[in-house]
Amino acid sequence: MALDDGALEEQEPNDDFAAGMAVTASRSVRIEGRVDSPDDYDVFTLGPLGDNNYLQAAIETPVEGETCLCVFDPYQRLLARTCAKNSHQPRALTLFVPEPVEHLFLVASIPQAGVPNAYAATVDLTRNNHGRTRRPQLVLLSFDGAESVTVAGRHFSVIPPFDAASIDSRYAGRTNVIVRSVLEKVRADYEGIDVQIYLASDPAVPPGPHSIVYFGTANPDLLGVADGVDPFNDNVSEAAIVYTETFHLFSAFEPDDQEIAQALANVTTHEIGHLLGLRHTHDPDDIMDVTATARRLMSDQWFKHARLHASVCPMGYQDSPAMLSWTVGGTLAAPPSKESSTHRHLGVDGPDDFDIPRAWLGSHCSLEP
Ligand SMILES: [Ca+2]
Ligand SMILES: [Ca+2]
Ligand SMILES: [Ca+2]
Ligand SMILES: [Zn+2]
Repeated sequence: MALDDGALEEQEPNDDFAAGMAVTASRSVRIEGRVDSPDDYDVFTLGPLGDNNYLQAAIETPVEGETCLCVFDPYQRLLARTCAKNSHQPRALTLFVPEPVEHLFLVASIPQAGVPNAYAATVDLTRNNHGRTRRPQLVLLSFDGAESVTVAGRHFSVIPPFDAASIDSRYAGRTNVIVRSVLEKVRADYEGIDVQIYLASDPAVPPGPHSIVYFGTANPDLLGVADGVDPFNDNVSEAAIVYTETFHLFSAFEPDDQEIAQALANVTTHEIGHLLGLRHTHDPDDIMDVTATARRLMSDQWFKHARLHASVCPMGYQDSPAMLSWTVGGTLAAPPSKESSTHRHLGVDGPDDFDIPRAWLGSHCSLEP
């Protein structure tokens, strides 16, 4: 029923992976459909695909509104995503298929608060003779202050040197201890893959391009923000900021040095995750989660196979360990056991616990390619 270089009309029901509508494309196919509500997902199964295929897909919306296109592997793991918003301009994604697959899933959906929307998606396949290369990453953690820097489109004339007492006076004199602890915890999160984490002040910082995470200032709406979601780490020179003073909100729990360092480290690793192409999930144990309560954020999180957050795609998973391996190279070390994590007296979900608004772990969706 698919026509190369022709248009294919979606047919309901096609609302889950098992009910995906079959699409075959030896080179190119155009799919037209409509998402009628946040509960209408349009699933297409595309394939088979050989190795060394480049898949390029694009989605466009003819009217006001937003439609997203997610590409999943046969195990329902997200490989790529793009969204078209308020525009006739198609938004594209590119995906290298490293090994032959029986099929891929394409899912068209609208974000949670979206409006019904028609869309057209095009898929192009091209053979490519050079494999995609891994993109290792050097990341510097800057606790030393900075002048005139731009992160995620926001300009900072001055970021003062980090002083832990700016979070809460209880940390006066504990700055170095907390900085060392953040460094160790972030390094542990990335252990085994080709992401090197250094303090910017470390004389042993290797030469070469790097991304940088600044620590300082406050933002009423954010714990941290990254330049954007950078699929497969296309850009190795980006920035993020952790708004350390916003962490005063944890003071209600009287966290000790290690607990506040853990919250800072979780957010740091999360923002670096965006710079390496990862998106939001719905699993409080996962670093890329955006549903953990404040208490949970003060104990260890790690990269894991996790359910996607509905704002990314209403179904499927993100396999962060696999995506990081494919992106930068190496194999992530085994996650910590629950017993060895830093849970102490805090517990989780106590009566005075509170939710961290999703936006507080923001990436700039509008900057996504
Ligand atoms: Ca539909
Ligand atoms: Ca549907
Ligand atoms: Ca990057
Ligand atoms: Zn985020």
